[in-house]
Order: sequence, then C-alpha cells, then structure tokens
Amino acid sequence: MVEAVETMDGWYSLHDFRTVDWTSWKLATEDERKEAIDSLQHLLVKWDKVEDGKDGSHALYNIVGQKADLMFMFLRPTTNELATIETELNKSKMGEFLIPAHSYVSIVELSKYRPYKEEHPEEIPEIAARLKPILPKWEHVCFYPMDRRRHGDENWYTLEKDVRGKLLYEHSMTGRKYAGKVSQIITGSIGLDDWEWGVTLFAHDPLQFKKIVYEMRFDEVSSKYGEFGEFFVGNHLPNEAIATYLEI
Ligand code: 76R
Repeated sequence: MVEAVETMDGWYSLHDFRTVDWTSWKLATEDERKEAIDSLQHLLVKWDKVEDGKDGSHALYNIVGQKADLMFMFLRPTTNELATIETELNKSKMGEFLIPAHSYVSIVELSKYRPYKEEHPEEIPEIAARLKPILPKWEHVCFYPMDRRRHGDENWYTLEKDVRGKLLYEHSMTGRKYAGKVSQIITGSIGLDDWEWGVTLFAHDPLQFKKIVYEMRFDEVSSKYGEFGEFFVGNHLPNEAIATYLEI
C-alpha cells in the first residue's frame, strides 16, 4: 500500500489580501485618514511585539497588479489567533477602507521523507526555527497555491513514498541553487483551504521568482505532478512607509 509521508507542522498561516477602497479614502477627512493610519500602526506595533516574543510573525507587502493592493501574512500558533487578528483589522478604523480581496489558510509544513534518527526531529533547533519562522522582510514576495496532480498515470498519490522522496530530493537540488536569492516557506493546506500547499517565496530581486519557478517546471515533481493556482507578487511595505503609501 502506498504510504503517506509524516509531516512536521508549525505555525498556522493566514495570507490576507486587501484592496484599498481608494474612493472612500479620498472622500474621508484628513482626520479620519490619520485615525485610520494610526489604527493600523497601533496593530503593527502590537504584532511586532508578538514577533519580538517569538510567538508569531507577520509581514506586509504591496501587491503589484489588480488582484489586491496589500498582502498581510500572519503566522500564529493557533487558528483562533489568526481569526482574532483578522477581526481586529476589520474593526479598526483602517478596516473601513480595506476591502477583502482574497485569503489563504495553511500551516507551515516540513515533510519527513528523509529519516531522522531523533525521536522528535521538530525539536532540533534548525527544524524548530523553520516550523516557526520569523518571516524574512525581504524586498519582494511571491505567493501561490499548488496541488499535486492525480489524473490517470500522473498520480502523485499512487506513487510509492521512496519515489516521491527521490523526486522531491531532485526538486530540492534545484531549490538550493537559489540559496541567498530565494527563501521559501511551504505551508500545507490539505483540509484547510482550496489547494494542497501554499508556496511563499521571498527575494531581493523579483526576477528570481521567474527564474526559480521556470527552472522548477522542468523538475519531474513539477512537470508531471505540479498544478498551480493564482500568483501574487508584491513589494515589501515597512511600517515607516505606510503613511507615504496612503498619502493622497
Ligand atoms: O524541506 C526541505 O528543505 C527539504 C527538501 C524540500 C522538500 C521536501 C524542498 C526544498 N521542498 C520540499 C517540498 Mn520545495 N518548493 C516548492 C516550490 O513552483 C514550483 O514548481 C514549486 C513551488 C518552490 C519554488 C520550492 C522551493 N516543495 C515541497 C513541497 C511539498 C511536497 C510534498 O511534501 O509532497 C512543495 C509543494 C514544494 C514546492 N523547495 C526546496 C524550494 C527550495 C528553494 C528548496 C531548497 C531549500 C533549501 O535547501 O534551502
């Protein structure tokens, strides 16, 4: 019988995409706009404290193109905390000007294709840091969901585990070539959202997203078994740049 792989699961993840309601934003008074920006800054300071305490992480990106204006990515130990964040944002003054555009719920995942001698590999410091990562605030982000195919002869879920492990090993060799250029967080979403995995890539140069994704399309694990959803690309929006971004 084909065996499932065991996964190590870390923090829950919410990718929260918003479009700024620019018309209402322009119609608002200067005081209202200030109140809204302050309310967002207040939340960001609160989330920064959570990150400083290593109880979660977040990042904010300005999405390029019409799919959304902003992408907040939040990592937290529980889905309750993620829902609270979402509600807090909606209740804030800024929330009055943020139209939900899209969202994705998943959990940071590492698979155990390679055997570990440790009984609890998730406790190895390097593994623990990857399961509960502090998001790198690199200049650019790329997010997309994906599935592993299961049609006819191209069925990931009928491949033996060692075969899947070998294909993923080859995939990781392509990935390693991008060390320092692309940093990836794979989040599992089977049972949590519409696709099977979320892929969040960070880069200093957005061209590296095209390069890595293109090169990986030729790895068997992607060419035969990869199905992809919508892509979102964005530029980092640090706290101190938000007021300028919203200035009209
Ligand atoms: O976890 C590890 O680092 C070990 C090796 C590894 C696994 C198991 C690895 C390495 N990945 C793994 C699993 Mn990956 N990854 C993607 C994409 O666009 C595409 O074609 C695919 C999207 C990218 C860009 C990427 C990058 N990977 C997975 C899985 C889960 C599959 C499963 O469990 O069935 C998916 C969906 C997936 C997709 N991967 C790497 C990278 C990079 C850059 C690496 C090297 C990391 C490093 O060694 O530092």
